[in-house]
Amino acid sequence: LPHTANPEISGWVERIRSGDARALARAISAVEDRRPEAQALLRALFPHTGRARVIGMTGSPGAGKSTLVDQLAKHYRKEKHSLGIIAVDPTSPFSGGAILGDRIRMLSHHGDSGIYIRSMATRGALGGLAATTADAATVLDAAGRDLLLIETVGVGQDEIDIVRLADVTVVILVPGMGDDVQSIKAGIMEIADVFVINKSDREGAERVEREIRAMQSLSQRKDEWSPPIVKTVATEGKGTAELAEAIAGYEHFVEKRGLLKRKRAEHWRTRLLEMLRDALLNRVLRQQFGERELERYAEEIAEHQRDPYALIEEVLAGLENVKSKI
Ligand SMILES: Nc1nc2c(ncn2[C@@H]2O[C@H](COP(=O)(O)OP(=O)(O)OP(=O)(O)O)[C@@H](O)[C@H]2O)c(=O)[nH]1
Ligand SMILES: [Mg+2]
Repeated sequence: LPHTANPEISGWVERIRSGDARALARAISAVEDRRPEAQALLRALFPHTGRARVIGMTGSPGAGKSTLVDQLAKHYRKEKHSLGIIAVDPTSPFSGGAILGDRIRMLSHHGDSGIYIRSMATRGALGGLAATTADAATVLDAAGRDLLLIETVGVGQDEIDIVRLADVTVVILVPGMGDDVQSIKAGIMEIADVFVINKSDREGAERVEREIRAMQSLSQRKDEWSPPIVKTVATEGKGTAELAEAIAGYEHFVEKRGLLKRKRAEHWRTRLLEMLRDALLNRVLRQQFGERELERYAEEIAEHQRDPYALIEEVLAGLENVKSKI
């Protein structure tokens, strides 16, 4: 039977598309927990996706990302957009619970069904936070949310991967706090389509701006886009309209230059590799060994009782056997 013939899945898809918030929440949970039904659901949702604009917002802890997302959300709601907001917490679900509570408290739109807010803190047993976030965005896209805002702390590769999946990436810097441009991870600086200097009510905003400009003068982007710098005071809503304008400016540039197709293809190249890695890893972990064996193998290899290269060959051979049986 084709997946669409599964009445449970198609009913679920219908409810998600009609705006049922509970069906939506259940779908994102299924995706987040990597439950078996998530795969069929995502397949059934995919034909309904591709319309949402995805805006990634990243920056150091406490830079004001949530406050800014909150202001942007207000701005876009006035323009009658329907929003999905995903706040990604890279800390472990065990240590980060309280912090996550703080992170989303900033978002003050309870009761507005035009804004769906979700925080995601759990990663799969072995990484995959970027894939999970992208799948959650797929669900929201299919649900008809035309603007997705993704907030993530710009600390690690996982988080860089998350914003890389966005159509537009906003990098938020702040004056002071030793948060100089030089100390920001190079990877984060390179992915900025728009720079925000938030907390511009504080001293040092000009200096941060000069530093960004100096860095920009050293290298040109392949697409020749020169990322604008927007100063904001998120707590007062200052600069929000300018930020929305800068975001739209980049989207316009991408469209005018005909870069959208390439950008989307690059996105899917990254995402396919991620999906493939996930699927293969899951299959190996399910069919050949679990986490306990992984620990044991690691110990044996560390003590030179086992050859890691031979082990991988065995694993691959096992996979080929599975394939030939199908
Ligand atoms: N002075 C000043 N304070 C701000 C500004 N924007 C945010 N803040 C404050 O900075 C603190 C952190 O703001 P958040 O929006 O939670 O920052 P965040 O980047 O989302 O924080 P994490 O998600 O924990 O990394 C809060 O106390 C805000 O009120 C601003 O423009 N000026
Ligand atoms: Mg936050």
